[in-house]
Amino acid sequence: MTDKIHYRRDGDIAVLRIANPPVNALSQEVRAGLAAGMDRAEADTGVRAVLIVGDGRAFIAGADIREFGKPPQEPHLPDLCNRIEASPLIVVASLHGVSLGGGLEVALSANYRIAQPAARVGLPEVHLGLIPGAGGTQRLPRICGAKDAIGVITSGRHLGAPEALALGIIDEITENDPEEAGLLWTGSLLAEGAARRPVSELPGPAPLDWDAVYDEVLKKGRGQISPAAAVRAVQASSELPFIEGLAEERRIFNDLMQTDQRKGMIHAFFAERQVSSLPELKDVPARQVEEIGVVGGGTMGAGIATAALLAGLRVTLLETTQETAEAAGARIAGNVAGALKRGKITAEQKSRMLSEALLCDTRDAALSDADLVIEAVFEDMDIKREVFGRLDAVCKPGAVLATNTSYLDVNEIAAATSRPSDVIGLHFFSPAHVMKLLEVVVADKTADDVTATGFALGKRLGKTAVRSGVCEGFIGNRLLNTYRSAADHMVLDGASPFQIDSALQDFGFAMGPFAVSDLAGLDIAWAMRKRRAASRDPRDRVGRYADKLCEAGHFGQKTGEGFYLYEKDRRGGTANPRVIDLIEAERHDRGITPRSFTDAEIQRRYMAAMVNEGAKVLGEGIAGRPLDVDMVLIFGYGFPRYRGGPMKWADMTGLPEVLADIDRFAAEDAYFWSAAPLLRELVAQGRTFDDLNRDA
Ligand code: 3H9
Repeated sequence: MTDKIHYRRDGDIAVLRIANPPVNALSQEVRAGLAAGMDRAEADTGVRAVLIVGDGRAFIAGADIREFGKPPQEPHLPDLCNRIEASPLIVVASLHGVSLGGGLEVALSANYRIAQPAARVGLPEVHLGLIPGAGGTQRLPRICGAKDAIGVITSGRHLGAPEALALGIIDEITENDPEEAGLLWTGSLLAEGAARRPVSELPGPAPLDWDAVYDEVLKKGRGQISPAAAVRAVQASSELPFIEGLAEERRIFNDLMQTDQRKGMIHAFFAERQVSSLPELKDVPARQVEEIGVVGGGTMGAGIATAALLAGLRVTLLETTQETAEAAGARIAGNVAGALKRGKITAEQKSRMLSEALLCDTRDAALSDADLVIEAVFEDMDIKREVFGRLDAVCKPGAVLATNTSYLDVNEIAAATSRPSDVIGLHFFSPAHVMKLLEVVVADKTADDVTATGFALGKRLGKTAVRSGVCEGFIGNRLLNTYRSAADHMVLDGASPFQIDSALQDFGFAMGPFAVSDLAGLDIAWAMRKRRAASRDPRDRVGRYADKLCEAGHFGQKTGEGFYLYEKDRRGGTANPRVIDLIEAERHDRGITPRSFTDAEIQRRYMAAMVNEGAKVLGEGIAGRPLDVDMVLIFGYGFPRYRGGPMKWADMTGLPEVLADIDRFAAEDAYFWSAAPLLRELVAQGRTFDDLNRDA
């Protein structure tokens, strides 16, 4: 026994209580303790049943992810599960909180399972680039059939107790303390003379059209392999005896354990939890925030107001006229109605939010009680400075004044007030009530407790908040500008936007950059290109073909034409032939002889540009840690999570290889492809971005 497992007798029932905070992960000590607990119960005269319960907030959250990648230590989890199942005693698991991955697999090795009403179960291993590896792919299909098991395993989703009951994963839902309820239930099983019921002895599930299911899951995974691999493991449960199926599951699990996808996803798992905890803010209390002001009720302002309402905050939205205030109110009401439709809130919550928690007003004085105000007006420095001057005049002392600018200098905005230490950037992504990323932009004079307030607000709104310093575009848009330019250069040199989009979707991006431009509206980047034209370095190559599209009134999806042609009520667009004509004309004017690009080269150049800019942002201290850059790209820019983020991708590709690519590209365009000093330094020292994460 270890001190992670507490053993006690209650009549003829032995209770094994797992105490491994915070979530009872199945570390070596826990596994050893459970095995020893089973031995002891079986040797304990008079014991007829074993009840397994978890201490604290969960039954078991799964294998201990921190042990992955290290040499495995006995007892291995699959052996422990088999050992539990093989016991001559009746084994019952009483579930509360979450029972995930190996946690559910332990429960499936018991003969009977009960759960509290709020308990959730799931096999989320695919989110770590793995499949269940302790019998989950063999036992679950024997309980609920192959189709439902594949649905549960390939989505990795959490199931509530009622759904788990309907699928036969649990036998009963009970209120009460898990141990008390478990003892009662186990006692009644013993009284009834209930038999042992090992899941492995149930027949395997009926077959499906395995290849068709495999192809469908593979396509849905956009390059992620573990969900499709899980289909093969479930197939084994149908075609092979249990023990052989288990061996097949083990083989697939071990293969996946070696992949970059597993490493990328586990990096993302821990980075997501680390990104918002900044050592320098550890002992800094956030300011109290209950009432939020939002200035500007366009798409962004209304989205921010919606996010705040959904998080239970009071919101005062400031607009310029009665008419625009009403339009903002209608936009917010539409967003909140969407949340109701998606089951995020109840009808009662919706009406309370709109009637009691929201005020749309036109008087600055309406913001005088706000604890934090977020400005979301037109992206223009003069207008922003004017708004901040007014906020300074009307907001109460101690109120946090935030700008949602996506490019402008937050120091300059702060200087429009008499309290720059209260000013911060809170950069939301559209639609702000849906997108998970929040860049917390810390200006030179921002007070620490204002930064802490930005992070606390992010947490309350359910966002992944990342710290950024001040520079044009902060972390995300600065990287975007660079890799978007790399795509533009490839178009000028011979690739088509459609090939680039398709190659990057194959890499795993949710959308290619040209389809993204169409979605965002081509007019935005056009306006920026015009603004920057006067100050642009003559060595900076910028295509003009997109300007030509805009000059003809084509702004992407909203006008039905951009890089793609869009039809009403049809998802996605078709390649626009006019674009090719414009590009060919421009190459001709510039005297460029087009060359062909392979998809692999497109991916390498795009990634090299992203990583290089990421390294510059890090070297300048705009981003504190490589994992901050990774989280910005994953949560705000559709970067495939299974690759861990661009900096993790670079580590796994090899920094010397990435630097060699950049130096090779620099022979064509030394201005654009100047290697980041930090990247050169790391290569010279034989270090990685992960080393920097560890140092931080
Ligand atoms: C598996 O089981 C494989 C098997 O099939 C086969 C094996 C052979 N291990 O998220 P939180 C830590 S794969 C280690 O902030 P929440 C987490 O890092 C596993 N640590 O809280 C954090 O630490 P810190 C399948 C873990 O309430 C703290 O616990 N299971 C693990 O928002 C609190 O976590 C999963 O994939 C773990 N398994 O959410 C479940 N889980 O305080 C992964 C958590 O130092 N976990 N920690 O930052 C989750 O989904 C969420 O953490 C959970 C709690 C829902 C449990």
